[in-house]
Amino acid sequence: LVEAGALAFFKDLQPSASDFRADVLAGLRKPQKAISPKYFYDAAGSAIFDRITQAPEYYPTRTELALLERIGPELNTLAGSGAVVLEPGAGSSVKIRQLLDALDHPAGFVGMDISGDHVKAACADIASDHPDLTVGAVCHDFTQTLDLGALSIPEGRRIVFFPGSTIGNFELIDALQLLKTLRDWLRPGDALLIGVDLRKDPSVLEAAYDDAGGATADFNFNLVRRINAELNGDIDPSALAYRAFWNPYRSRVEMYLQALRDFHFTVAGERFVLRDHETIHTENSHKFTVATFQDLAVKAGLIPAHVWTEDGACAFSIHWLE
Ligand code: AVI
Repeated sequence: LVEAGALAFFKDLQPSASDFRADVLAGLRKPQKAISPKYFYDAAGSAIFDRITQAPEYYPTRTELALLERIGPELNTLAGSGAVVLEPGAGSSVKIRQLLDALDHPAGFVGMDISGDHVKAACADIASDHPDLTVGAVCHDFTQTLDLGALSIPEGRRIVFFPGSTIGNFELIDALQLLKTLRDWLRPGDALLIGVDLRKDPSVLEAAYDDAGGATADFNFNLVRRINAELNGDIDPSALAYRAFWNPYRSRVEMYLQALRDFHFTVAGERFVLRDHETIHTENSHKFTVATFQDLAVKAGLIPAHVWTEDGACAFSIHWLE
């Protein structure tokens, strides 16, 4: 007898820990200083991200949820009964719950995340709310390859669920590689269900990535706080301002911390200088059209079988790729 809330399995694939110190130093030595957005998500940063998703200007989360709700019956028809949902980077349990609720008799759910504790807790919650579902959790970095055969994945049609337009945070070449990695999880009849944010009026985009309440700015300043606390840094946050702008040539919102004056700082014993107006690039969020995303999917060896869109000012798309 399996107790309610118990996981059918937990597997720690021990993703190689990324090296915050080496990555930050290498990024600050570049002519265009840059820090990887993956370092946003410590405990404080993840809490700030939750605040971003509540900001009135940040439309993607609520638009995708409403779209998921609208298409639930169609997803149920496509998935059939007995589907097994796999979620790489299982973050927002709100979205996976919405999907599981839309499906008639899903057989299994496997959440995967780079944070083992986080994914274990999130999946155990889902298991207790869905006593008939076989739920597993895996500690894994979805940008690294994965041998699904090594996991006890229940039988059934697999649906790999990748919501949130997280694909947009990767350079296009890396997004293509990630789609190929996820494609390798699919067998004939399986599908990748992925949320992709769409191009829209630049004023809507720039407001979404620089909300008046300051959550997105705080998200960026959290990186400065992390560097100062964990890498013995002395970056003066009052010498920096947060900036977000739409780059039409690369179809993405680019995010930066910009110096308000010349200043020197030290990180892990190494000296750096930022000149007035010089920037540290922190993130990109690519925006697609249905066609540009489907082209990328096809290049990754996936077949665009269905797409649903929200077409208003807050345009967003969800794709079913086989
Ligand atoms: C996680 N990712 C999809 C968010 C986005 O919309 O690109 C990250 C984000 N950065 C600032 N606001 C939201």
